[in-house]
Amino acid sequence: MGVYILVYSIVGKNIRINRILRNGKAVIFAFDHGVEHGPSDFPEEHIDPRTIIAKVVSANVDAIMMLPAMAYLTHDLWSGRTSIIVKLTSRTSLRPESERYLQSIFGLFDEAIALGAEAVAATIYWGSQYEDQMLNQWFAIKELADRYGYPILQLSYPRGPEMKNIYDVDVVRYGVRAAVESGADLIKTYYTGSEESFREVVKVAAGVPILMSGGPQRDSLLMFLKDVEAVMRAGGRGVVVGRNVFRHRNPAGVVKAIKAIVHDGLSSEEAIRFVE
Ligand code: FBP
Repeated sequence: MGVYILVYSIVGKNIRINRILRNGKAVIFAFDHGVEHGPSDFPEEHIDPRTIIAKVVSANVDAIMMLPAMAYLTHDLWSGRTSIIVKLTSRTSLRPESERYLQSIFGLFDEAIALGAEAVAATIYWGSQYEDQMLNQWFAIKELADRYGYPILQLSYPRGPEMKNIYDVDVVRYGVRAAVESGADLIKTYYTGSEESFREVVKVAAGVPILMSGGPQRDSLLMFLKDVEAVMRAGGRGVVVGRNVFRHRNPAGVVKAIKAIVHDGLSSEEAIRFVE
């Protein structure tokens, strides 16, 4: 490889990161659940992926993370209006339980480029018995991402048969540190339940942007917005959220409310008026 391509790719990576993180922060819609959880995750009105993609795009979401074929099926809706992060690994929940600790290759780096992606993403279940396989996948994707100037987002999810509490701050910190040391440009991880504990998570990231993974739908939207607020106060750079958006009756309003907290520094109580 010529030395210039390596130098140029640093420029490309910076440009692309800045298109996703506006002023260093981002609200990203996660939309790979059709494979990870199956269609029963979606309420009836959002069973057609085009309906929900149109709604989040109308709310000016900063980016959408999805698998290659879904990016293709919805491209006319997002193209020119928001960025996409193409996720290149996945797994179904139909697998035998113990095999659910493995993500498999679900698309090629070339497909992400062909689709006009701004970044690529892959999951590592740190602590899984399949950690080694996922690391091989990660470094194969990362080699191409680094060469061609694409940021790589790691879904850093500590998870394995022997892990008792995946939300424990020490466990999440370990996963984040491993993500940093495996060269992630952006890290998405679990919320640890409080501003104080999440601050400890941010500390071990050595400046690599940390985004909160949305997680299961909270009992109320306000509870979710409070978590987003705490994450931002702790030094997080935003969220990658799926269920708390697409399971809500007003997904566009929820995206606007999250954006108001992440980008404009509103409190959760102030931001919820975008929905009510
Ligand atoms: P959510 O906001 O719905 O949690 O989406 C984030 C996400 O990581 C998705 O990208 C993925 O499909 C899902 O959560 C994984 O969920 P689980 O933790 O059940 O494996």
